[in-house]
Amino acid sequence: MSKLEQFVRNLKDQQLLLSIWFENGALKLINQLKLPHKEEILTIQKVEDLAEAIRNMTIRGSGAIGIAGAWGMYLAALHSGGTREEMIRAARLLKSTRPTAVNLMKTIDEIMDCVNGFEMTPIDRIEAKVIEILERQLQFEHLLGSHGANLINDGDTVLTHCHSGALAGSGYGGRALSVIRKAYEQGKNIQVIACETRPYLQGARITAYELQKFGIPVTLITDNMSGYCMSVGRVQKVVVGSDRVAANGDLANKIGTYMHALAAKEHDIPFYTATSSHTIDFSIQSGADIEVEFRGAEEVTSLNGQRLAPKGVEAIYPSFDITPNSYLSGIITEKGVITHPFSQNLQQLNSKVVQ
Ligand code: RI2
Repeated sequence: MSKLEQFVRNLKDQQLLLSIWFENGALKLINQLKLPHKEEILTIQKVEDLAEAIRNMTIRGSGAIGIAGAWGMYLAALHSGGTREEMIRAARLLKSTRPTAVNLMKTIDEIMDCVNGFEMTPIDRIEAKVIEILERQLQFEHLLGSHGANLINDGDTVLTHCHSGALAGSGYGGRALSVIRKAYEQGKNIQVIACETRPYLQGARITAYELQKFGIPVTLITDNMSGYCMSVGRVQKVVVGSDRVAANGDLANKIGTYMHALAAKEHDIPFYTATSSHTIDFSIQSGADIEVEFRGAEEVTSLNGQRLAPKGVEAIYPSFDITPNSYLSGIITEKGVITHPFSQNLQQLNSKVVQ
């Protein structure tokens, strides 16, 4: 058994909810499009098929697609003997799948940094890098979860949007759900309101599924109910993930996040993003520089393949929106919780070493 397969076996022993792993010479993926009704495991042999799985949301969530990027590069090296040409081709292909989540770009760049200078990179060099990335992500989930849990009080109801959980990350609780899971494990009596997240319904299908598995009480609402729930005192905190955070703290997250942030501000409810330092993109100054992915309009005109709107009606589907930093109470990271002024404090975080 290779070092990598041994590593994956150890991960599985930790009772994690993995979205992607390596077994018997191939990648295994939970098909997130089929959850919660079917726990289907797909086998992927080729980097092209992995790229398609990222593009079509079979695997999704910014942390998870970052991990998938690293695995994809490993797969490319395994089949090509690590030739430079193939590594460059795989990196381009994988990066072209989804434009907003920065973790995908960063993990691929990390692998490219470790192959630079080699015409044929030894596979164990890439294997060691993949292990380093996976270990780091998992450690971050525990750390950011603990920092974030300190913000949650006994008796709180936490509203979350989309799915920022184990299957969107490295298996413990991703970002937002790591905060919730740690608070729950600390013995706090908490509840979660999960927004369904039209049109892909990640909240209804996956957040609700995971919270049920963890035994954490969850109530599902449609996205347009958050203002009501806040106005009647049913929400004490909002915690969401993020696909990219700009140097000034503006964040891109699932479409609808901005709307919840506006309502939270109106009702004086603390609004946090749970993320990691790897999701902060210091190369962009503000949210205006973040590319927002647009997906097929048929996801809006239809539901589960069934047409809702009259034929010929135009629709748009921006997959993310930008929440300006002024709506944020804090950015929860593995190094601690960052508060205003974000530009300054995020720069300081950049040089801080994880404790
Ligand atoms: P973490 C998702 O996007 C949502 O934006 C969600 O909040 C985020 O990724 C979860 O990822 P999609 O991939 O912030 O479902 O937890 O389009 O890494």
